Amino acid sequence: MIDAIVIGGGFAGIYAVHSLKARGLSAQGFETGDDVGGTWYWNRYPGARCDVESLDYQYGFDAQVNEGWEWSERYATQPEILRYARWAADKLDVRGSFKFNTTVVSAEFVEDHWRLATDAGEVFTAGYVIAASGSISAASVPPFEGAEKFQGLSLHPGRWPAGGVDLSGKRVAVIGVGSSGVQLIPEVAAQCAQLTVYQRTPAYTLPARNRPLYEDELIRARATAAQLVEARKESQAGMSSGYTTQKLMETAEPERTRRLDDAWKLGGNLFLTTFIDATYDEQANEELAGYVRQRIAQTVADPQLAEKLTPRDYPIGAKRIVTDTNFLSTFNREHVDLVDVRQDPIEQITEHGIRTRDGEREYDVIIYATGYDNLTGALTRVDYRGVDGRSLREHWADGARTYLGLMAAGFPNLFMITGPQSPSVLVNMIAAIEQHVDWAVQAIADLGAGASIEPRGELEDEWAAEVETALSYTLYAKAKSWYRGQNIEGKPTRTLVYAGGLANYRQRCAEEAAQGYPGFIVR
Ligand code: N01
Repeated sequence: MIDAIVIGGGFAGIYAVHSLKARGLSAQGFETGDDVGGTWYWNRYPGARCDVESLDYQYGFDAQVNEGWEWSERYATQPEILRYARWAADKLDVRGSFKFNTTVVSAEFVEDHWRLATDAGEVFTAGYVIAASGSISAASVPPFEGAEKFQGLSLHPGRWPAGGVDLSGKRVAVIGVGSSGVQLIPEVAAQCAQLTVYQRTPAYTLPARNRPLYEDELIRARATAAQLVEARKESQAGMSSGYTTQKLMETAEPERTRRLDDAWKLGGNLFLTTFIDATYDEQANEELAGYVRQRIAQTVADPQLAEKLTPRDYPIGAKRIVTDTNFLSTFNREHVDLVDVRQDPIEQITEHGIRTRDGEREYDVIIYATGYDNLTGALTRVDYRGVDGRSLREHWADGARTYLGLMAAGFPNLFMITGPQSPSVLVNMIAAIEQHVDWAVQAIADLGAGASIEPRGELEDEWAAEVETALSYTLYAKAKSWYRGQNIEGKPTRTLVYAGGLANYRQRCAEEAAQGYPGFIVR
């Protein structure tokens, strides 16, 4: 029997396999794709890049891993991040521990171990399972009537064909203006003959201001690598850069606008934290939102179009903030237009295009940039069965239930990496991944073979209450978003992210381990 099975070959899976092996434990990884990389393997759409700065979006557990690697841009492209994942996997010598092109379809806890079945019909047993299957990996397309009849090409950014798609001369529709849509729209517009964007909720987008990294930045990053990692560990956002404590409501003009202008020029999503109170105070947030609305009006030439692209009914940052390169100015191009589906709803996908209330438009390609079954989808798509055959889907029928976003009651020895109700997507994912993997692998090493660990059932309710309390200090609940499962029809509304900060959370998890796992039943 294998000590631990790791599901997923992204940054979490690579690090989990490495950590297990480093402790002398046997590990077997499974990955649906034909290589490591996870998110960065699948998201090959044009324009895909990270919105966390490269120098923070890399492993921090051992400075040696990054020795010899050099990022070329402030925000790395998908191909560069994929190269880094492959490079790290080779350096850590974990590639041979993965079975690629293999999907785990079911996992059942039998007596004292897990029994997993793959899509190839093979069965594996292991004492522990680490689900490193991603937070934003289960692609989702709403059930548009008639979608199967469309005779052109249908695409999702998270499953973009490996060889790319030639869009030259094509009439293209993009549905959705989240991070994926906003990134790909300018690139698609640059290639195609005609582009129509179907937007439901306008997004607050901030200019990324991507640029090559300067030699002196790279030298400094190398020289201070250890401090950067420490800073990341102490930070609530898992980032090495600092945060201000300055409040917008206490900053008079012209200083207020000067600071916002500076942050806007600097670019990136840290604009949101220019003033700390904009993250929790509605008035401060509205001021910040007003600044962004003005920028939209300055960038989009047609005032009516600018108005359609302007978010007005939710606080900035309450839905995932989007960073962009030339998104708004793309709408100044002659061959690009916008359908506001709140005014003109999509009624049907037809053989030749999309029919809204106002009529039908024909396309060669429809890109569904409609998002993911975030935070729970990758877990519920595997048929996990815990004690007495109870399924995870059943356990979560009214919304995800976990303790610390790490484990669920009745599912012994199943660790979720950046699972629902953990800080996950609210912080630097690589920092969150490392913290979770370290905790899980430490627990596996502490308990050893033949033991079992699962959370006390009552603590799931307590943790859910803490998650709600942490959210109540923010403005996240003021928007309908995937942070609370609201992007998928029929998915119960439940807060799926812990907004209390990574450093606080790290301490909380560390105390559990140091005190001998009092919140868990250990046998
Ligand atoms: O998905 P989304 P995404 N009719 O859910 C619209 C990360 N990421 O793939 O807002 C019409 O954000 C939906 O509209 P609405 C990042 O964390 C990071 O773009 O629900 N429209 C929305 O506009 C991100 O948040 C990076 O009203 C419909 C869009 O589709 C997460 O992944 C890059 C619709 C979905 O947006 C997911 O981003 C890419 C319908 N029936 C992704 N259903 C970077 O690092 C949905 N929509 C930069």
